Amino acid sequence: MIQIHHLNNSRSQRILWLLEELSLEYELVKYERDKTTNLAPETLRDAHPLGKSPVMVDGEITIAESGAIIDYIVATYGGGRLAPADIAAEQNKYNEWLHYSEGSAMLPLMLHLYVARLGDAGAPLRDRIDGEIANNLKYMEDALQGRDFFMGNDLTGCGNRTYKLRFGSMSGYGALCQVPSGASGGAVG
Ligand SMILES: N[C@@H](CCC(=O)N[C@@H](CS)C(=O)NCC(=O)O)C(=O)O
Repeated sequence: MIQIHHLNNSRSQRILWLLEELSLEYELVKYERDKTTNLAPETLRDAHPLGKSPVMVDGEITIAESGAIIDYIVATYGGGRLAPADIAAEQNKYNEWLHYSEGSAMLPLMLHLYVARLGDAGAPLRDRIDGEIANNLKYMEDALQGRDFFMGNDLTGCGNRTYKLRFGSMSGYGALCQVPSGASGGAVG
């Protein structure tokens, strides 16, 4: 059975959503962030040397990158669900969105979180970081014009409008990303 090494309040949530969307059984191994440092416990390094979550173990296979885990689960257990409807035509776009969440989108968000801890010393960087967050929110909003999903007309492994909402709210930009009425709830982004 798939085993997920899950840290509270982390990207691991994406994998749980995915597994729930696919109605797959899985075993949850829970870890709690340190109350002071917010870091993962050292025991998470037993699952993977980086000591980060999520880590997925499926028999002999261990994967520790949320995008790669999503790819593996959709390809191995999805039976066509949550994959692009027309793989030949849409694979590149699908890959682009899947990698985007941990690539271009994540960098300004992480900078925002870390630089906020510098207080006034971080002031020279704030305009640049805010500009990049706004840039990414606009990119996602434009891509979602007239649709609720980044790919096709249904949920796929690369997510939907909720990813943008989470991105915005985590970075303190919740007001910029209203979910329109009727927008779908679940997401794997
Ligand atoms: N790029 C990795 C990032 C993994 C990662 O940084 N996870 C964070 C939680 S969101 C973590 O484990 N942080 C705990 C720590 O650094 O101690 C992925 O997408 O899985």
